[in-house]
Amino acid sequence: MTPDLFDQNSAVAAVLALADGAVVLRRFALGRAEALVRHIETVQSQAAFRQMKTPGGYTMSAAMTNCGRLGWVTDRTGYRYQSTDPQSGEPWPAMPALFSRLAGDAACAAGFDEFAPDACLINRYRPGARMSLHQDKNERDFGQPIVSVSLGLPVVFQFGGLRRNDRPQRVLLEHGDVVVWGGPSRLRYHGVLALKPGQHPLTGECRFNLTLRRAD
Ligand code: MD6
Ligand code: FE
Repeated sequence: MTPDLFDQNSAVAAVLALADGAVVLRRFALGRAEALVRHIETVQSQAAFRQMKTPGGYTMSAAMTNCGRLGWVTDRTGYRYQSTDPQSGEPWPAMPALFSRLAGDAACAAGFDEFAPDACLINRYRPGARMSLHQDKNERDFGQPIVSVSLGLPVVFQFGGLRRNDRPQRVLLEHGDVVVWGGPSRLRYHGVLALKPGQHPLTGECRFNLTLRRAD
């Protein structure tokens, strides 16, 4: 499929191919960024950001919440998706239509048709917070891509190979950038380096990342 690079909401300033099945759509979400941040604030008023514990007993440095039918969680018993917020016992807030539309548009621009996410993990990074190299593999169907939206302060993204020891590429992800990956890249290792202090007009001292997935 030919990527549709200029739909009404999202002119792509540039497309960076990271690997087969993985692209950065620079600034793809810029026109929708203010609305995205407003929705993040609504979600966090219903399901607060919290620093989760890994099965190994570490506290994650990024704070997380979710929206959508399923949410990704971790605690001492493992990583999983579940339909309720373990902190409140309530269902996660609904996924805003804007999130699913943006994810579908970005996936389509990257050549993946008909992506319909059922889970959106929202990460909040403050200075010093990072995400070590990992694979996203708690989803049922690795045939579905992942769409990742960066908002606020920039961060260095590490994009590795299929083995933990493959040396990662480094790419700066800035406000409005969208990464889409799937196909042969779906299980590549990736992470982000520690956030550097700064001020962003829309998000203040932090970076948000939305990771939209088809979990079930
Ligand atoms: C982040 N992102 O950008 C961390 N995972 O804050 C991820 O872990 C990630 O960006 C799967 C797909 C895209 C991602
Ligand atoms: Fe990930």
